Amino acid sequence: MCYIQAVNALAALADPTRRRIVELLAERPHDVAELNAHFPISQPAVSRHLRVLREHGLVRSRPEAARTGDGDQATLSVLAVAHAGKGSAVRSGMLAATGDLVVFADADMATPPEELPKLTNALETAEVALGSRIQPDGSDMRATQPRYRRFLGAVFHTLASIWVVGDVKDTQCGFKGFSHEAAQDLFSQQKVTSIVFDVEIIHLARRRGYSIAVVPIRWEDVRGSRMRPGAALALKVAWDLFRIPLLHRSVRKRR
Ligand SMILES: Nc1nc2c(ncn2[C@@H]2O[C@H](COP(=O)(O)OP(=O)(O)O)[C@@H](O)[C@H]2O)c(=O)[nH]1
Ligand SMILES: [Mg+2]
Repeated sequence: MCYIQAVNALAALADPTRRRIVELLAERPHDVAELNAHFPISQPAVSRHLRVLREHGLVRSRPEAARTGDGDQATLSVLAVAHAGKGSAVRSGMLAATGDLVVFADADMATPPEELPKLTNALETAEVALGSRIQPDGSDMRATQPRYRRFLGAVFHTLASIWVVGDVKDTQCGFKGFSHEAAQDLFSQQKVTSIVFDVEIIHLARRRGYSIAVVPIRWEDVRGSRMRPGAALALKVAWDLFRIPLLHRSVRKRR
């Protein structure tokens, strides 16, 4: 898939209904009526989503289904993994990816997919490219987040930078890219499955001596965050931050 196709395909998948349709079609082919039963929208609306997915090459109709009726199937891999946190889900995807370059992005498309070439360009010279919501002029795209989220982010960043990652200003941007080798090496050593996994990956990348590019990207807060700030999450985050350097005491630089 070339850049433009990949960018457009990601943009098409920003819609949660379309993502669900692709998931269903990855399980097995469905016709429109079967798909429609899963959604509270009209059948023509489902057909329109299907058309968009077909146009972007994410789904194809099966000509051989002509005899048994209509049927579409997904053309991209959808991994079903046990529900065990964002870190666990991203790890599964990164280790399964076969491309020369491997990128992950938040499903709410808080980073517009058009930003993808910035990461892939950076990966022509660096082995790891970290999307960053902080711009070269110092302005911070996270300003669109609610005030309490910015406060929690600042506390998190202070702890993470002192203890784990050093001078990386935005560890949590959900838009990062890796060479195939770096992705396999880093994600196979990842142990943290919570939202702190980004910090662990950066920690490992530095310890292993990968070249790291920080890539300023556009970003916009998308409401509907599933993060539930509270005592339980704070404890979990603090514990994960604390244990990252201990978990990887014996990690050595690559030769
Ligand atoms: N598979 C999976 N993805 C998750 C999980 N938690 C978060 N995500 C992903 O992480 C992204 C960021 O989460 P979000 O709730 O938007 O958090 P926020 O943007 O930091 O407030 C989402 O778009 C999801 O793609 C999880 O438990 N499992
Ligand atoms: Mg989000």
